[in-house]
Amino acid sequence: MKLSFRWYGEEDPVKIEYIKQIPSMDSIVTAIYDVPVGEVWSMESINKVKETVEKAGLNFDVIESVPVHEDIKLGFSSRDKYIENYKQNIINLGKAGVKVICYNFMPVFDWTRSQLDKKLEDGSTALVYYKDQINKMDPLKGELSLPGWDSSYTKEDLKDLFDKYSKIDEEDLWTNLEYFLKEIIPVAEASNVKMAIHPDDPPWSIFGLPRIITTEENLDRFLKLVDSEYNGLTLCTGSLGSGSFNNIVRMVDKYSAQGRIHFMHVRNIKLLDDGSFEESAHYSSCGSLNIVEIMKALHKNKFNGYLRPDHGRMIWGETGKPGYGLYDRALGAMYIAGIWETLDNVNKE
Ligand code: DNO
Repeated sequence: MKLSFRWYGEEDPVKIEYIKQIPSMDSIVTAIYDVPVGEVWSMESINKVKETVEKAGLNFDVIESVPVHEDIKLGFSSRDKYIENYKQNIINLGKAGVKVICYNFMPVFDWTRSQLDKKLEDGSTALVYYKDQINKMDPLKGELSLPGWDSSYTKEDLKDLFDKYSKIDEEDLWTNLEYFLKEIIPVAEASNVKMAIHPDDPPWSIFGLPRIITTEENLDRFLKLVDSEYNGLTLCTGSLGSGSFNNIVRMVDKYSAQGRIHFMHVRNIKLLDDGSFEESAHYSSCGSLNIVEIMKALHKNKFNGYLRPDHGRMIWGETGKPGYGLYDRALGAMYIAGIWETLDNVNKE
């Protein structure tokens, strides 16, 4: 297991030197943030980030994310041009030594929460998804202020996108995903870059938009679309785990045994009775997921991919990007590394 940490580049309030100070930290997970979705990342900009990461003593092995243009998800004829650009990005990143690319296939919105600063009992704040809050939201009325919801969308753009998606259903989305994978996976194989799709967060349809990377059954289907090791998963425990229908330990065990998990996002959530959830500290008893069992499954299968502590709460007065502060993610990293070290030692005895 290679421990990694997401870093948003020079603009990130979390300094890269601080990340290096976390014991056993191996890699930075980052992206090129100033190129519009669908365009090619230049070798120059890739190499610049690589240099910064390596200068800090960390590896530049994982990209999160190379975003997929909506025309590809919608299956428009313009997709071919964007797919060619996507392939070029895989080639360029492969040249720079990148080993894993994380991406997602969620229409319009990436991860979605109803509130970013919910005060928990201990005074920390966390990201939450309360169904009653979501039900009151109407993205077409312009109530968009959550991260992951591209703030560059105007109300008109959104209306237009919603109109386009109203004409396609889940099966169409599967067809468009398959088309995309059949094009890009051979390039990933040739470039020795493993593709790792991120599950939909939360794993159900929101605002009437189709979502398909949601359940074990669908992940099985996804992996069969192109049966190559290079067509793999980012297994995000918190995303899949927010559906009580998903058995995360079983999924981690199954897909790591198959060698199809290239990147793990580990975080915990507290499931509430009505299907809502709150993000919690990584520590197992703070949430509904058993992180020790998850790590045991990975360890048993000799997981050799990348793992990052996912969202943390905001603690100790830290401010900054919700979910992506230094302190709670660093606590999460050490908790995870501690479990791993223990498993290594116990297995030696
Ligand atoms: C949220 C992240 C996601 C993830 C993308 C991958 O914090 O896990 O935004 O980066 O879905 O494409």
